[in-house]
Amino acid sequence: MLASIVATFLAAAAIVSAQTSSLVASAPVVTNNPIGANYNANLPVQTKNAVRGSVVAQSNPDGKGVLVNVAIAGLPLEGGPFMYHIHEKPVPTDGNCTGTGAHLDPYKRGEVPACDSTKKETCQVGDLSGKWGNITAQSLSASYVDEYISTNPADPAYFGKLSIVVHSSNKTRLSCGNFTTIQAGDVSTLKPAGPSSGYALPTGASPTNNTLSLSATATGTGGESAQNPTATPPAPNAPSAQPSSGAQKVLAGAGALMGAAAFAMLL
Ligand SMILES: [Cu+2]
Repeated sequence: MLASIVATFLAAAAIVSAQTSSLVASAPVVTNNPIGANYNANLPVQTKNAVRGSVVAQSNPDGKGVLVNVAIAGLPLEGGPFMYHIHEKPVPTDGNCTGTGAHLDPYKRGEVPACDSTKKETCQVGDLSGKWGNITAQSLSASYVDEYISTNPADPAYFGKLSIVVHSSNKTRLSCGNFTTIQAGDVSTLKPAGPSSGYALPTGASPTNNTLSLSATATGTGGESAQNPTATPPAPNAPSAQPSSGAQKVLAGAGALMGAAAFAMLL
């Protein structure tokens, strides 16, 4: 028993020493994304170049991972392959992409070594093109489920208040845009967290937990308040009643259609 523990420890130590010291943790698969949560980041029309597009990202229907629809066009003939990432800060009001800081990297993995797309959990969470491929043409239309980003505002991998940045291969920032909420999602679908998750969930035992403020913030309706610590669905006469799951499915479908329509318009 002791020997096997020692062997395991030595093996782990060997792995750590073989990697760069900055690689401290792999990203966990996110399994409790609020059902129906849906975000969109538009790349604005600019005078400095023709890059435009959108990234629509919504909770995967089973809550595991996020369905991402990328539509980017107008990339220059030179300067590729192009990269795009979720950055750690929103675009400031002056529109300067430099203000978005570095990549979303909640587990402090750092940029080196480069992301290995066959081991996506070891990549920076925000390194979408590292995980899913650089852009090697003047446009990209892509859809995938990224299991390491989150639509849950309490998760360290939450991207809903952050930005998308498109780069040329020399890292010049060609365009950037902020994620905004299309649909808030149903936080009552969040599963109880394990003891190490680090955030409160709607158990009803803790009126001070942040789940309801999360709901109110995400929906922007403000109709529900902290008087309702159990996060039960609102009464039928509540003005801000959340849509039924059927309505959410329609909205999720609408999000995908919007992405497709946006891309069709780009071409
Ligand atoms: Cu970037």
